Order: sequence, then C-alpha cells, then structure tokens
Amino acid sequence: MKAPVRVAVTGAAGQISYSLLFRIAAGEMLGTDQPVILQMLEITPALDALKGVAMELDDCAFPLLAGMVCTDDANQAFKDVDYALLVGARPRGPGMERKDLLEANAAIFSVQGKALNDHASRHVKVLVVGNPANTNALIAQRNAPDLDPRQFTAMTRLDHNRALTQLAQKTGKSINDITHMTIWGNHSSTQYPDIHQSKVDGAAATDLVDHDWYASDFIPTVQKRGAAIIDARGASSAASAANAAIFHMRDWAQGTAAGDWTSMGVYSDGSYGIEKGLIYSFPCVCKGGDWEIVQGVDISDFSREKMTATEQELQEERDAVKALLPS
Ligand code: NAX
Repeated sequence: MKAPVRVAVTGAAGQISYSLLFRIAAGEMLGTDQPVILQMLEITPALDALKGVAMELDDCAFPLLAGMVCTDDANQAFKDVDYALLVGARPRGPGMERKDLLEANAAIFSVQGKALNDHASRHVKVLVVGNPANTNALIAQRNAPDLDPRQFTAMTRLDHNRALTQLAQKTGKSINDITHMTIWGNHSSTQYPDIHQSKVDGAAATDLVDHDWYASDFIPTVQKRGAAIIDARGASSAASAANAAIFHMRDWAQGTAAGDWTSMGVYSDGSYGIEKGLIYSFPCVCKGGDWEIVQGVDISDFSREKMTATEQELQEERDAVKALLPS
C-alpha cells in the first residue's frame, strides 16, 4: 500500500462536500490504491455539523481513509497537504452587490492563499470550486508567492460535462463517443462552450448540428444550467459539482484520456491572446501530474468574440478586487 497523501477540503460541512468527501475517501479521485488523510476546514459555527460529517466518514469504514482533521484554522487544514479543494465560499446575501461578494471572497481566499503558501506541500495541487471560482483562484494564487502560479486552478469541469451531455443528447450518441469539448473563460454565464473541435463518434460535431441550435440553444443552455438546476431542485448543483471536482483532480493527478483533452481554469500564459496572469479556462491535456494548454486550436471570429467577452468579465472581476491583491 502507498503512503497516505493529505487532501484538504474547505467548506467541508456544505452540500458539495457532503458528496465529495465520501468519493475521495472511496478512492475515486486518486485511485483505489492511494490512502488519504482528509483535512477539513469550516468556519467556527459549522464545526458541529462538520463533526457529524466526520462521524459518517468513520461509519463508512473506508479502507483508504488513513486519518481526518477537522478544524476552523486554515494553517492547520493546509499543513503539508498534497491536494487542496477550496469549496467553501461566501454566498451572495440579501442586498449584497456583486462587488461586495467579490470583496468578501477576496478576504477568504487571500487568507487561504497565504496559509497554502506557508504550510502546504511544495507540490500542492489547488482546485478552487467556490464562486466566483476563477477570481477566487487568482486571489489565492497571488497570495502564495512561494508556490508556482500553475499550482492554482479553477473548476470549469462541471460546465465541460454539461456540454458533453447536451451534445450527446442532441446527436443521439453516448457521451463516450464525444471528444475535444472546450469551455473557454470564466465559470459564469459568459463562459464559452465551444464545439468547433468536438468529435462525435469520429465525425465533426459542427457537421451534425446546425449553427442555430449551437448558438441559440446549446450555448445558453450550458451557460445557464446552474440556474436551471436551482429552479428545479431548489438548491444549487451539489453531487454533479462534486463529481466534476473529482474528475478535475483525477485527470490532473493521473492524466487525461489518451487522444482527448479537458477544460480547466488555469493560469494564462498568454495563449490565444488571453491576458497573461488571468485564471481562464482553456483546453488542457494532463500528463505526469502536470497540465498544459492545448495549442493550435483554430479560433473563428464567432469564437473570438465570445472568448474576449468572458476575458473582459474576468478582467473586471480582477479589477474590482485589485486593491486587495498583493502587487
Ligand atoms: P454550501 O453553502 O452548502 O457550503 C459551503 C460551506 O462553506 C458552508 O458549510 C460554509 O460554512 C463553508 N464556508 C464558508 N466560508 C468558509 C471559509 N472561510 N472557510 C471554510 N469554510 C467556509 O455551498 P455548496 O453548495 O457546497 O457550494 C460551495 C461553493 O461552490 C459555492 O461558492 C458555490 O457557488 C460553488 N459552486 C461552484 C461550481 C463550479 O462549477 N465551480 C458549481 C457548483 C457550485 O455552485
């Protein structure tokens, strides 16, 4: 049996974590031969609820669960962690403006970025799920100057998975037949789900669906799927978000499927003309525990306009919290 690795999960008493923690402990993220120590962070008022989650984890008698830490101290939660899934975030309260929300989260993610910088393994892989995920990831990254910016990522895998299913259902195929889906940009309603490179059972997706459906149905459906889930369920996506977090980390740690790519919010190196330093979702291939942005994808005028719109939103979000970012 391998030596255990340490996995931090924040917002550990929340609804996404209620699905996520059990799947990590079952080995679905890092493999069924990889023991894990779960280091769970919550705010002080939620520590009792977190204790209940830990009791349930105990009661599962997971063979791979080698230990647990429950804490309201980020320094303790991130001590020596190899993986950090930052799920907890401040939700929008009544009367809260977008800028207030960004600032409240900037405060949380700057503290967590510093704690990761000071206490995590030097090889930690960080995934930010809590919204606004891309900008929260940027804030954490900027507060962790001793870590490589490439160690901070934001989750657009749920959007990617939603796009796969919409295309599969439209073409009457299985999601297993679909490759090369891309989500560009922000995890928000400006994201751009792009099927121009997608293949359905080897055929070009754009040959199988008409442009009207793509532009007027597919794109808004994927962009607004989170709101549709809230309307239907009375609560935001939880199990599917946890699933996407598992897939994101699994692929980063163990590699993307041969011949395919995934979508990840990553540190922009200027690829495709996207401003360097933003956390922007690109098509990525993972191998050997690292990711790289897929190069050479053709960008049509239609795509460029949408990629720029979502880039501008990320620039605005960044500018709204600029005062709180270390220079
Ligand atoms: P919940 O409100 O059920 O849980 C969040 C938990 O975080 C709460 O238990 C809260 O006490 C805790 N928390 C708040 N501040 C904290 C802090 N400073 N340190 C540690 N814990 C803290 O929300 P849930 O449904 O689990 O969603 C969590 C986040 O995921 C939200 O920000 C949500 O918007 C975001 N999502 C992101 C998605 C994505 O694709 N990137 C999709 C799903 C989801 O909407």
